[in-house]
Order: sequence, then structure tokens, then C-alpha cells
Amino acid sequence: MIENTISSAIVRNFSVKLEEALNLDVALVGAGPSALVAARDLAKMGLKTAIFERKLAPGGGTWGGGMLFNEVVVQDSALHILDSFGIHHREIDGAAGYHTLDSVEMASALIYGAVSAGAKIFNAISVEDIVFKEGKVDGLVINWTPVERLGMHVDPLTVLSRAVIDGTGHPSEIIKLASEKAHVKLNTETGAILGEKPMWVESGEASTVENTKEYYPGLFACGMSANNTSGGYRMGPIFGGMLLSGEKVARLVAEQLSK
Ligand code: 48H
Repeated sequence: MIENTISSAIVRNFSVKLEEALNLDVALVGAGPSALVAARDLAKMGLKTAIFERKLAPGGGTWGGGMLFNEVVVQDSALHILDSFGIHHREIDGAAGYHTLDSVEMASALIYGAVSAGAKIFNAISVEDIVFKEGKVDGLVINWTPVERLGMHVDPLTVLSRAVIDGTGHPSEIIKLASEKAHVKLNTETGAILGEKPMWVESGEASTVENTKEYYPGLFACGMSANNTSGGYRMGPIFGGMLLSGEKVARLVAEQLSK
């Protein structure tokens, strides 16, 4: 019966995919733009990479552009990343060095780029905790988003990973778990999360990349999560820093794993 064959194939193939992801080189949390760039680069380097994304649609805050006008801005320094994904852009009249692009094209191209490089994306899965062993972050604790949303009392499953990247955006959810649940001192000025500052485009763009680093053994942050952790300014619908942060965290993780 075709009905049965279809259902069996879906159950079997998904189970194989998830089982293969239970032991990773790199586990990323959140499929925003910074994590998608990182996942693409890490997968291209041959590292076993997967992203766990809470929502049904990966892409994070990319889709909505600025206030639902579905255009975003990227500056010169990150154009090489757009070009490597084949994303079109055009310079803004009167603002040399700044370019606009279609946010739907950007989100879909980043997702396709990451998946076609070999990274796996698991959507509708929320990371609810970390695996923390002998002074190192060793993996993630995952559950279905509907289970989380409905508040069902269902025990989670575990993913082990040589490195974890927090790409959860503004709330820095994974760094927060390390700080508040594992009570560790983070690699920040005070050892705690400093918190995002108000809007200052140039400063926020630069600090997003500077703040992209390893915050605790085995735990890195990229994008707005890095900025929130280290107390950087926000920048609105400009995405160059997010893309450059993804590129940087991939390089840092690869260096760390090759030691
Ligand atoms: C699974 C989770 C969990 C969890 C969250 O916010 P994002 O788009 O990520 P970034 O940092 O790459 O990009 C930030 C950018 O979109 C932005 O917000 C900017 C530029 N703001 C500037 C401003 O001034 O406001 O995506 C994060 C993703 C989302 O898709 C979440 O659903 C997901 O992470 N996520 N997934 N488990 N615990 N927490």
C-alpha cells in the first residue's frame, strides 16, 4: 500500500538522519543568518554539523527585513559572503559601501547553502538544556517545540558534540544556561552576561564580530547572541556583522577542533 510505504520511508529516513546527528563535531542552536553561514563553512570543511531550530522555518530574523519591509542592508566588508551564496545586492544611492538586498532571497539562499554543503537542519526542535561534563560543554538537550510550547512533561533526548555554537540571537539562550544553570564564569569582562545595549549601527556591527568567540570550553557564540553576551550595541536591519560573525565562528571552531 503506497500510504504505508510513504509513511515508512519518512519515519525510517528521519530516524537515520537524527541518529546520525546524535554525535556531532559541531552542534549549532538556532538557524539565524550567523549560524547558517557558520554551518555552511563548517560542513564544507568536512565537519559533521547540524543546526537545531525552534521554529518551523529556519532563517531567524532575516525574513522580515526592516519592520516587515522585506529588504535588508549589508556593507562592503561582507559582500564576499553574499556572493559566495549567490545572493544579489545593489549599492544604496548616496550611501557608498552599503547595499540592499531582498531578505527572502537572503534567508532562502543561506538555508540552501548550508544544507547543500552537508549541514543538517532540524526544525521544530528546541534546545532546552546543555550537556555539561567535567568543566566542558559537551552537547545539547533537545525536545520538540510543540512539547515545549504545550508545556508537556516529556523527557528530552541528548546530542553530544565536540563544539556547541549559540546562535540563538538576542536572548543568548545557551550561554544563559551555562551561566545561570551550570554557574560557570564566562569569557566576558565580569564573567556574566553583560546584556545588549541600545541602537548604534557602526559600533554594533563591529562588536558583533569582535564578540564572536569561545565563552566557555566547548561553547561559542555568534551573531546577536555574542553581542548580547558581551554587551554590544544593536544595529537594526543591517546584516553584514551577522554574516561575518558566522564566518569567524566557523574559523575559530575549526581551529579549536584541529588541536
Ligand atoms: C532552538 C532557538 C533557541 C533554542 C532561539 O536571531 P537570529 O536571526 O540569529 P542571528 O544572531 O544570526 O541574527 C540576528 C538578526 O536576525 C537580528 O535579530 C538583528 C540583526 N537584530 C538587530 C536589532 O537591532 O534588533 O535567529 C536565532 C534563531 C531563531 O530562529 C530562533 O527561533 C532560534 O535561533 N532559537 N532554536 N532552540 N533554545 N533559541
